[in-house]
Order: sequence, then structure tokens, then C-alpha cells
Amino acid sequence: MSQRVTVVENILNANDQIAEQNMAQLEASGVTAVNLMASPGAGKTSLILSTVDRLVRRLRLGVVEGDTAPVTIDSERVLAKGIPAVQINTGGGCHLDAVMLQSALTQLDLDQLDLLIVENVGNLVCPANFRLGAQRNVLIASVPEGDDKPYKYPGMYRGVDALVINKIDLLPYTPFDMDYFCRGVEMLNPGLATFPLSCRTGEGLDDWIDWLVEQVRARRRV
Ligand SMILES: Nc1nc2c(ncn2[C@@H]2O[C@H](COP(=O)(O)OP(=O)(O)OP(=O)(O)O)[C@@H](O)[C@H]2O)c(=O)[nH]1
Ligand SMILES: [Mg+2]
Repeated sequence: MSQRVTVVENILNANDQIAEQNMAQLEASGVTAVNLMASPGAGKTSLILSTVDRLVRRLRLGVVEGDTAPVTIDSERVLAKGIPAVQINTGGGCHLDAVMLQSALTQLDLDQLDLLIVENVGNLVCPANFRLGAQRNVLIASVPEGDDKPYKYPGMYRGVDALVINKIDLLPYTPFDMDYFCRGVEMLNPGLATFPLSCRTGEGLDDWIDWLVEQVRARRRV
């Protein structure tokens, strides 16, 4: 049993070392990377596309798309907007890891980017355990998933720098209790920057965009 624990610790340590190298590479090129994590269908790609629409004239953007299956649906949607996108297929794996991001970085001209958005594999457990080396980790929750998710997936909420609550246009049609949800978040990650928004209607997107630009501004004048 203790041997298994040691092996798992070694894998995580090896991942963290590569994650540090990724972050050093990003910093050296002045790129801010944001790791977007969420359950399947919460709206990761939708948020990326809405973000691209609002920032494409202000920042040089790039996207890394993680998927478990060898499909290019999400990356094609990004490429259609004229943004460089690299697809990572995990071969069934439930999360991206630092080695996967390292290989994606070799396919991008980092000196030509300000902001790199990484769409992690849809999962509310595993991605929290594998740092990629992105400077910011962001969780997207969505209204139809239910207001109990911070209580059921605490690990995911603890380690993030910002939280997007997507699909607020569906609030009138669901029993989602925003106060209950936010109390759970506050318990796990006090003062977390939180952005309720709708990719569908555009409501709330401006505050998210301002936050993102602020993260990039720390590295580059924009
Ligand atoms: N009503 C509503 N639907 C939304 C919103 N944002 C996204 N959706 C819908 O939610 C579904 C999933 O959106 P995606 O952006 O593909 O979600 P994802 O997290 O990238 O999904 P995976 O990559 O499969 O994990 C799509 O049908 C979107 O049109 C929103 O703000 N409101
Ligand atoms: Mg997607």
C-alpha cells in the first residue's frame, strides 16, 4: 500500500517539475496562460469563443484544446475565428498534465502571444491534481449542474484563482440557489474572484474580460 502511495507521489512530483518548466517558458515569452477547468458541457469552449470575440483586437491569443477522444470539434471552432489552436488528445485520460502542455507549447509561437487559454478535459476531479504550469487556474461552474457542486467537489474549488458561473440565463428555469452555492465557495476559497455570466446572452462577460486583461497586464503592457 505504502509503495503505491510513493509511486503516486512521485508521478505528481514529476508533473510539478514539468509544470514549473512550462511556467518558466511562458514567463520568458511574456505569455499569460489560463487553465480552464469544468465538468463536460459547462461552457468551456463557449467561454473561449466569447472571450476571443471580445479580445481578438486587443491581445494576441492562442488556445490549447484538451479532449479525451481524437476529435477536433472544439479546436476547429477556435481555428474558424483565426486564432492559433493546438489540439491535445489524452487517449481516454481524464485530465491534461504538464507533459501534454509542454508538447503543445512547442507547436505555438509563444513570442507572438499575450494570452494562452487552455481548455482542460471536462472533469470536476482529476484536473485539480495536475498542475500544468499555467499562471492562472479558472473553474467554470454552470447553473444546470446544480448549486451543490462546491460541497461535492471541494478539491476543484479550493485550488482556483477565479470562478465563472456560466448559463445564468437559465436561473429562472432551475432551482439553483445562488446564495447556497456562494456560501459553499466562500467556505473553500474565501474572497475568490467570481464571475456570474452567460455566454449565450453576453450578460456579465465584461467583468470576466476585465479580470483576464488585468492578469495579462501584469506581464505585458496592453
Ligand atoms: N443556455 C446557455 N447555454 C450555454 C451557455 N454557454 C454554453 N451553453 C451551451 O452548453 C453546451 C455546452 O457548451 P460547450 O461550450 O461546448 O461546453 P464545454 O464545457 O466546452 O463542453 P466539453 O468540451 O464537451 O466538455 C452547448 O450546447 C452550448 O451552446 C450559456 O451561457 N447559456
Ligand atoms: Mg469544449
